[in-house]
Amino acid sequence: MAETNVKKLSKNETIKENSNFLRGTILEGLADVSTGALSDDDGQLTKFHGIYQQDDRDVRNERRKQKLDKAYSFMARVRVPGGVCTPKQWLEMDRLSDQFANGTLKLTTRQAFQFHGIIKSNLKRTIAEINHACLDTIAACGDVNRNVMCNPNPYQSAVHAEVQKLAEDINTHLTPQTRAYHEIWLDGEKVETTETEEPIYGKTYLPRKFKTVIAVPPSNDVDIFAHDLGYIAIVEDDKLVGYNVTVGGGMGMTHNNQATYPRVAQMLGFIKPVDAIKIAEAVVTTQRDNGDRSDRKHARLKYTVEDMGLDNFRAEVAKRSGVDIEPARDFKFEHMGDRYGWVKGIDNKWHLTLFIQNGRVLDTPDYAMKTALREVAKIHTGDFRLSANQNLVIGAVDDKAKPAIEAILNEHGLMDRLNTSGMRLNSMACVALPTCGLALAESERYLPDLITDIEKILDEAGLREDEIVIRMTGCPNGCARPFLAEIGFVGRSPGKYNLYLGASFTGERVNKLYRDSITHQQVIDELKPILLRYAKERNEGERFGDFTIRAGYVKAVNESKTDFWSDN
Ligand code: SRM
Ligand code: SF4
Repeated sequence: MAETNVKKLSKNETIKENSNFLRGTILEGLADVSTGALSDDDGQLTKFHGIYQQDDRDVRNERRKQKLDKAYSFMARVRVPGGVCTPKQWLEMDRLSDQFANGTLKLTTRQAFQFHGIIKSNLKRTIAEINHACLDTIAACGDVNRNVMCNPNPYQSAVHAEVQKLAEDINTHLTPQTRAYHEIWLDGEKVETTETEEPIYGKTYLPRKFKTVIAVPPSNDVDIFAHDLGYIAIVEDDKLVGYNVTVGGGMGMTHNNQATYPRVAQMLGFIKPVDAIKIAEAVVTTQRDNGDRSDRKHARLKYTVEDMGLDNFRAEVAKRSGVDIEPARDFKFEHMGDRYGWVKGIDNKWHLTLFIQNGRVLDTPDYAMKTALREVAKIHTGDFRLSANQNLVIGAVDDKAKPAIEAILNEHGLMDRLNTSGMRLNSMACVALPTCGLALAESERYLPDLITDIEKILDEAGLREDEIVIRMTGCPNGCARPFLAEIGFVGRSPGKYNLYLGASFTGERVNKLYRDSITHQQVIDELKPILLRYAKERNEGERFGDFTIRAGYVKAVNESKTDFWSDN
């Protein structure tokens, strides 16, 4: 680590250092009416406040030709720890999306809401109104611990309450303490800043983003191994006895840069529930002090764990936390993704998981999904739970209330949407174009049509009901966790995608490149023979990802670092 300390710090480190605990000149920038944008440095700082500056890429070229400025607007990401919110909060998010954003609500792959298309003059009011709804955007992005994810787990209600509480507690414990957010967005009183303003993070926060997640086996619906820090609930005799802690997962990589790679998290060991927060803080500070601050492509915890070695990392976390980390206990994941439809919990309440394609809640002429969910929220007395797969659970419904909710959903076609292929129900796409500045290709606007064409093959093969996990992102940052999909697509350039195969159905193994930079028709031509063969030759219960390895299409990635890039 000493070596990394003498390297030149990345530009973001200087921006953070000079920002006066994330204030920068954001207030001045918001007041400047001569432009719809903020300065570049402030654009980096607003991320810590959950806000990204973007521009409409659909009109970028045209505006450039007309010598016009980019069509700037902002995306705001609302933290929802464990994805749980009230019907009243849902109604507020719905209203704000119409009043200040582009009329749609995006349910993200990390159980948050996103608003797109907020113009600068509306930004402050939007953030303030989100806070009035008792939600916030602080630390939804930036080099800090983000929204803590938790299995929405509708059926094991007692355990869910405990793990949900841990998600909220970690969220609170690791939220930045700076008053900047309140001063800028909520007109809070200005206070003298001191070094102790950030007791955990310090002046320069973390080297990179940091993500925490909790899973309750047998469901790995949160993709626990894709995150920096994970807690796998160990339940014995229906009681939560502790957690297996995982560290060093992450998806992002850069095409053709073998120093970068997606990585599944490794097992740190078992801890008691009472030690969970101490461990979170120790992992965060170990990353704070050892992560690479010179190269942002090498700054995530996954590289720190890789560079220190798991044993050294564990020893350091044990020393800092004072926790006795025991050997990991047995557990078994059976699937990733969500289980759809109604299920009754042990609390005797009903929970309904709905399919929200790619998490985009909107009304179209033939499908009034947003209206339907608004009508449900008006009468619902339970909760809404955002899943880690961009879907929605209408939680804690009484026997008596169930028929009215189901009638609304039936009337607007939401229940019908569950009658689609197993592949579509297991699909996810990131936002990509037109708002994401990093997209190399379409994703959310394209995957549904691609699946429609693949469904013709599924019908021919008799695989329509089979659950096959398929995911797409517009670039290799991996926002829809495509490297954990049995069929993964990653944008290369407009209309061209890398095709990855061979991940496991339980989220414990990443996939491997099968074809580089192929078009829509080539995707269909490549997948057809494999799917037809799978239908005929699979072993009893064999999953598609496992089959593609057994049949020799790709090799298994056992050790994500080296095997992902090599021909192992
Ligand atoms: Fe992401 C950056 C969208 C989950 C890895 N991600 C972005 C930005 C903010 C683009 C940017 O930096 O300018 C995207 C905004 C697009 C837009 O217009 O909304 C963006 N990421 C998303 C969301 C909305 C995708 C979605 O369709 O749901 C997800 C929001 C989650 C949330 O609520 O916080 C989202 N991003 C993820 C995930 C999945 C996860 O965490 O489970 C990953 C992979 C896991 C990981 O972190 O390793 C992910 N996003 C990235 C990266 C690559 C990080 C890396 O280590 O290399 C970037 C780029 C970066 O950080 O430099 C990125
Ligand atoms: Fe944008 Fe790439 Fe993330 Fe998709 S994966 S939202 S294209 S950064």
